Amino acid sequence: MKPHCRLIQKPNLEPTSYADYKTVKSLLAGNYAEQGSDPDLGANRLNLCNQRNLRILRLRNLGLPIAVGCSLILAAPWAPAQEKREIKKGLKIAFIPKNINNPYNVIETGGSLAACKELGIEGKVVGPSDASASSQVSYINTMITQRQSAIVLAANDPNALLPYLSRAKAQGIKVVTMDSDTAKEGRTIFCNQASSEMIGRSEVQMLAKEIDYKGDIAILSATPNATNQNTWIGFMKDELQKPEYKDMKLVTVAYGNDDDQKSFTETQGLIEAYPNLRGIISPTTVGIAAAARYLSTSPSKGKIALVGLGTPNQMRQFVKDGTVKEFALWSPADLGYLAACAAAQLASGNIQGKEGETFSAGKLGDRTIGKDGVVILGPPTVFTADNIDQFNF
Ligand code: RAM
Repeated sequence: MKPHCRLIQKPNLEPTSYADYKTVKSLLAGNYAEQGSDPDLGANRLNLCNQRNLRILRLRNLGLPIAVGCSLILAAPWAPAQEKREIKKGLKIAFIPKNINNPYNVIETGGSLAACKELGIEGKVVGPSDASASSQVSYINTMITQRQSAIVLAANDPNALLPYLSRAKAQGIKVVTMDSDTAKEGRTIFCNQASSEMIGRSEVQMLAKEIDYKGDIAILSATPNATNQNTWIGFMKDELQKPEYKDMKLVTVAYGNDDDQKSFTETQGLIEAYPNLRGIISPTTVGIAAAARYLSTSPSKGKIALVGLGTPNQMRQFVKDGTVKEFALWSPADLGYLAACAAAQLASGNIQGKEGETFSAGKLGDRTIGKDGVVILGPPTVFTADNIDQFNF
């Protein structure tokens, strides 16, 4: 039971340098392996830990009222912490990912629906097939008409959705973002997968190591307006300003729009347009998988390094055939689960989304809301040929 209790602590690891990143990476290799071997069992064990802690808490709480007298209990303006965690009956939560046909989003919203089931909430997933903000609008409007208790959104643009989200909020619908944020006035809580700065900087660090800090590099991103990718790219560009990267040159940022075929064609275009290209960073699971597929059968295999963010199941064959050495990702299912818990607690009136508030995120333990309403899931895992077979998502 102990190792699974330990997982509650894991998300506090927030490396900011590559050295820290390596330490965290090795720590995580162990923790995720435990979780990956049987996630359900892990969750149950965590719940058992939580239940035991709750029983201890209840016993402790019992001693206090006896000591201070029954009259004080009746007059007490406060309630024991666990009472504030109850989820309102009859909640309905809608999840709108960036697009519905991306395996990443399927895993993510699968985690959201699992949380809804645990909490007795009616959850549903709706969304467009292309990752554009304009395509998300009609889904937001329909969810308002359906009087959902909360909308959990992965935003395809930081600003374009604001008028629709403020309509939702004006009607008492709670808005939470996950994976890709809006401007902060658009939502109450943003569940971020990891520190954005760490994601951006570590991608550059990973690629630099593979190409010996020399040569032309390109980024193959998702859509041009994606809040998450653009934030990470901002940190990548900042990282590249450091003296150790003086011999590396970012030649362009291409956009595959989180569309498999477009990402494939963009990869081909990059290689043709930049004959001295030595590396590609693709901070999108769709992009990196398509780029790896292109490289795996091209003469550039082994000559152009590819790093980024990918799912182990989509990348396994390209790690095994030597196209890709290292890539990273968090657990998309845990991110979806966390966002569902945050939305449920907001819609139950247990939290308001203020900095410092703590809420129960079920099997992930208690989570505290940080600055600007941001809740962080935890650092990503780095996948290599040595550990990729321990993961199945
Ligand atoms: C794609 C999406 C998603 C991003 C991952 C890494 O699936 O763009 O938003 O978080 O990649």
